[in-house]
Amino acid sequence: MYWDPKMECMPKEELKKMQYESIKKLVNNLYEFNQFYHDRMKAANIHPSDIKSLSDVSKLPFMYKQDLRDNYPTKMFTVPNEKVVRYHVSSGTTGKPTLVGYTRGDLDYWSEALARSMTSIGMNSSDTLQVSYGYGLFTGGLGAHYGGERIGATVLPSGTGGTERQIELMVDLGVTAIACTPSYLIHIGEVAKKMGVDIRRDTKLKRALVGAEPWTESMRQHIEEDMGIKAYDIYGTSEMAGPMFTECEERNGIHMQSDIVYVEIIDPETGEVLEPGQKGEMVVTMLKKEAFPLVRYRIKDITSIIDEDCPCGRTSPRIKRITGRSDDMLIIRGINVFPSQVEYTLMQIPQVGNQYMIIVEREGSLDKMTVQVEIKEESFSDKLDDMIKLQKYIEYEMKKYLNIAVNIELKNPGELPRFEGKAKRVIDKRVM
Ligand code: DLL
Repeated sequence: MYWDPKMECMPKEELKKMQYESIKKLVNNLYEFNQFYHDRMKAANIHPSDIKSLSDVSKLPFMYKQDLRDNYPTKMFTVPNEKVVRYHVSSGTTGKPTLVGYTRGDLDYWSEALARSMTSIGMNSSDTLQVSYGYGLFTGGLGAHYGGERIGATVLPSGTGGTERQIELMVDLGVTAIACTPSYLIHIGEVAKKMGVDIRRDTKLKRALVGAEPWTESMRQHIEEDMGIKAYDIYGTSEMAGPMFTECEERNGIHMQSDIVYVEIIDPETGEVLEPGQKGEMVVTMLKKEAFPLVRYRIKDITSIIDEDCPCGRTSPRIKRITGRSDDMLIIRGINVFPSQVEYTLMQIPQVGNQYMIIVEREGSLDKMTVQVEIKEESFSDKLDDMIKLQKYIEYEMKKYLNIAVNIELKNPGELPRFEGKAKRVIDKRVM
């Protein structure tokens, strides 16, 4: 089943032509009316008239996350405030978040993208969709919510947490599809077992829309065998809008809908565009964005393009499962955490010295982050109570800032390792 068969199955040549036309118009507009893009293109010695074919897009300069930070909050927006109807915020590396703005049109194509994606995995208006991504500044909850409503499904906006209650509702309301992170889905499975609920026997759950953090084929198998459901990979980033693109029922790559995004894969070192099949860093140009355009934006996710036709009949290019990032972002329980955010937070606390170590591990199915922190000599106390108070205070600040629970282990001055070259402050035991 297709949601928008004309667009989803448009012949490839036509799609490419349409992409070229969209990019040409976009670049002309930005050069003409947007200072940032105008300056960026001038500095790269590129004029919109140089873009004579789709492959000429590679002549355009890259855009980086840092550009969004430098222009925080709204300097990159290309519409007046009256046209902006929504903000989402994603956390940033230096303490400065990234703000994404949406016009009505942006919300519309975002929902449309999700409606196509959900239809492509076999969902329809008879589904009851439990959205267990976080609602709020994170794009996961509201994104999946509006996609579900667009196809006419009944949406249960349960958000994250309160797992037992979520399971009760899943049973009582006959939930057929769930959208959440892979680690949360596994956790839900474990809690259900403890409650004596057998997902296969006691619920109507058939599908899961799983993403927002890297996950593997073996995790998919584990989930599917355990719960008797099908788990589909869903991808997107807040800068692009939020969750948007999924696998189809073939489950061999994520369809990157061609009227919405133009995808390039580059060598992260040289910036050179790679061939389909070659693994590299994804670069996106968004074709429909109104409030907050993105041209050749370096997402940093590592993947490759699958060049073969998909048996489902959809003609958009697919990307392989994201295997990681070309930078150092950690994803803890579906929330992005950069080591530099941890450092930033620690450095606001006067008692903390300048040595710390981040340890990430998986306990059961949940990620656990521990930060070992050296305390300044003068702040150290023999009184256990004082130390516990300080530890709790740092944990509180971390939670406030990073939005996740972090365990703090206080260390004596001089206790943590020193480095002669580059410091290694992150031990990610999940990938060891
Ligand atoms: O995570 C949007 C989203 C919400 C996607 C719900 C899917 C489901 P951000 O918080 O900006 O947006 O984080 C985006 O998360 O660059 C990837 O590194 C990672 N990511 C997202 N989906 C996947 C996935 C949302 N399916 C960053 N596989 C991206 C691997 C993923 N990594």
